[in-house]
Amino acid sequence: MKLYSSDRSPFVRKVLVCAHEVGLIDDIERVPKVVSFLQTDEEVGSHNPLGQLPTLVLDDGTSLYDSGVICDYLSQLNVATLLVPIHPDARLEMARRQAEADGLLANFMRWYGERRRADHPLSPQYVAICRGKLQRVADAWNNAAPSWHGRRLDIGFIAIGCALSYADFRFSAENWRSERQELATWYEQLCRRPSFQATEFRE
Ligand SMILES: N[C@@H](CCC(=O)N[C@@H](CS)C(=O)NCC(=O)O)C(=O)O
Repeated sequence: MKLYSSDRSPFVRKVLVCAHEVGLIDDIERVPKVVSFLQTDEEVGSHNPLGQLPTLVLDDGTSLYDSGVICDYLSQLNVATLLVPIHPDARLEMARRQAEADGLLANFMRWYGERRRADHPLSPQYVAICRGKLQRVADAWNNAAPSWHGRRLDIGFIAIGCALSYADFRFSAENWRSERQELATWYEQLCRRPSFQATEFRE
């Protein structure tokens, strides 16, 4: 299978961490691409009408997106690793964590895009809205983190790890760890996993 990817994309990182965890990383050929909301790529667009990374193309030509769908697919290929809980309540709780992480990442994408726009200055109101979302999500995770220790890894936790690592990568000045010791400790342990160590962001 072929993965349209970028070493700077947190959504791609989610997929790569899952691929490592289920033991399928060597089955994935990575095709590096540079895309942004303002810069499309025809080849990616021919497999995914949204033109986004990650897009996975299977050997029979089927394409899969977005990151959550691809992670779900990878976890189905090796059910022994159980990256998606079986119990319906646990599954819903995982899906909610993933939704929070993906939503925070979408917020980061907008924020980063605005920050890089040369044609007009970043409005303080825009920054305040983006920052408010980061703070509320990080607070919620910090409150939940004590109950996360020792839990089996799932796609929701992987998504949260990728969102926090992207905060460090692009928004380190926001200092999300400040007064969020529980979350910081949980994250530090997550980052020790070989799957996270092998998928660090690169410029
Ligand atoms: N919901 C998507 C979001 C993917 C996404 O926003 N990817 C970025 C790269 S990090 C992208 O392709 N941006 C270009 C665009 O949105 O047109 C997912 O989970 O895969």
